[in-house]
Amino acid sequence: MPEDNIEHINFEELNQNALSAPLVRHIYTADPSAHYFNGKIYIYPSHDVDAGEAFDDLGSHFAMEDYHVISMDSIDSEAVDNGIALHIDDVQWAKQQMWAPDANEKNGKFYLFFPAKDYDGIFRIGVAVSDSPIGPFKAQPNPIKESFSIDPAVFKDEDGSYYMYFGGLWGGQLQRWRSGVFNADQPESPTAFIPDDKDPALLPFVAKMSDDLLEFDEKPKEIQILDENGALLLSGDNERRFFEAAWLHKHNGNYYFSYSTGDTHFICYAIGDNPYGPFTYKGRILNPVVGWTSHHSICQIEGKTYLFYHDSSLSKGVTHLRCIKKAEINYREDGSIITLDPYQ
Ligand code: FUB
Repeated sequence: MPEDNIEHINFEELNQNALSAPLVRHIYTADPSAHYFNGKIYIYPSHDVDAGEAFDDLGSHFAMEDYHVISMDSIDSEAVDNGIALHIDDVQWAKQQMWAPDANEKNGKFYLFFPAKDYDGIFRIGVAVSDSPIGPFKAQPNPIKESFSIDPAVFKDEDGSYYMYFGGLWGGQLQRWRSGVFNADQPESPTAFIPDDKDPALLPFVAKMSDDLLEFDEKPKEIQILDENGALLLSGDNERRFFEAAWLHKHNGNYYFSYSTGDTHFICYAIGDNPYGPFTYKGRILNPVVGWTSHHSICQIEGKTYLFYHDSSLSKGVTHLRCIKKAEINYREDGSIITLDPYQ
């Protein structure tokens, strides 16, 4: 239900039929990365603001400046805003656009991973550290070496290894890195350097993290997403190919790589048998929400699995003013996920 349709939406009716309600209403929030640390739920969202930037296909209107951590004692309890956890003024290397973050915990320390544009206008991924899951976080002076693009998601595997998944098309700049260096040509074009429809789609990246979680431990590798015949998804396969919002979770020993298809607005998933893939496309987790973007995380809490996602219902359809939500997801016996409709 992307924004070309919003003038036809009756928001009262839509909210009544919505799968779930906004978790917080006093600020706009998006891109919720949820984790269960020490028996409590912590959500690391983007903090949407209206900075007066005009809408464009590069996402200039997503001009966020800080992060707030939202916590919940249990899945049905009140969501609490713990205030500013990190502000862009306190990140030496970052100039603008604090987009979708993630966090993780290691040895009692908490790490916030976040993308932002540096002073050359290039998206990089930074790390900030705290003794508390709600911050305040102290940013490293420089972004992660060899980091690029957006939407970091850091998965901890059962053997104690941590992996960062990342990448995003158009304003997320992934297509500008095809040769390994940033291509600054045609700066106003979101689609320059996207492969032709019949060629394989651009792929997201994964890198194992160093022991201190502050750097990559290896050069980032592409993640293959295959169709049912073992071929790479094609660039023109907009309803299935990767666009942004990577996430990785495990279910019954399998690795589920999930992501947004961007301009077709689905949250999809693909399954593999190790953290690097390849992953085989399996289906949709969430149908389109109100608003252009769709972004999610998946978190296991006391034996159940929850999808954290967002839509633009709270702002009555304003693309860059979103609200975070949650809903339970269920698997079939064969491991496939039952697709959720955000509005019944
Ligand atoms: O919130 C800014 C961007 O919008 C995120 O990085 C994308 O995933 C999309 O949700």
